[in-house]
Amino acid sequence: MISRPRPRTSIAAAAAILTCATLVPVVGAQAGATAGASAKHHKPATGKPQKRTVKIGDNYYSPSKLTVNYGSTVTWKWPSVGDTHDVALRKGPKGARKFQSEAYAADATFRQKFTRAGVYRIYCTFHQTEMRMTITVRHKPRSKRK
Ligand SMILES: [Cu+2]
Repeated sequence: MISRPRPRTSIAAAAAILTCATLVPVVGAQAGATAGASAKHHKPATGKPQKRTVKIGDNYYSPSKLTVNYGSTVTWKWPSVGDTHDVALRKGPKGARKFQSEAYAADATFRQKFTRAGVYRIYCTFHQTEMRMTITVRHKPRSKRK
């Protein structure tokens, strides 16, 4: 029982070493090239924080769907005349702080910076069922992640 497996093991180990020795440099080179290319093509300009504006209407946000880079700032603008509305976070990604603007009827702005990646569901507390919007915040660029 003891003498039998030994030669097999050493042959298998030798075969494995040989296989590794011949394959690793080739695979390594290919993986490196592929990773470089995909980093360039699949994540274009995901870097810089953006500034976006959302118009408040009766009773809607425009646009109602936004996708922004990490660290972007969104500004909601109330028109000169209108019904009373606000901007409140109903559900955000883990760790995101809840926010809610004051209620305004006209001539106001509310600004919010997004420093957690994920989906933010936002609504007007006066028109909860119809006045909603979604903001998707992309992840931090890889070079800046810790
Ligand atoms: Cu409203």
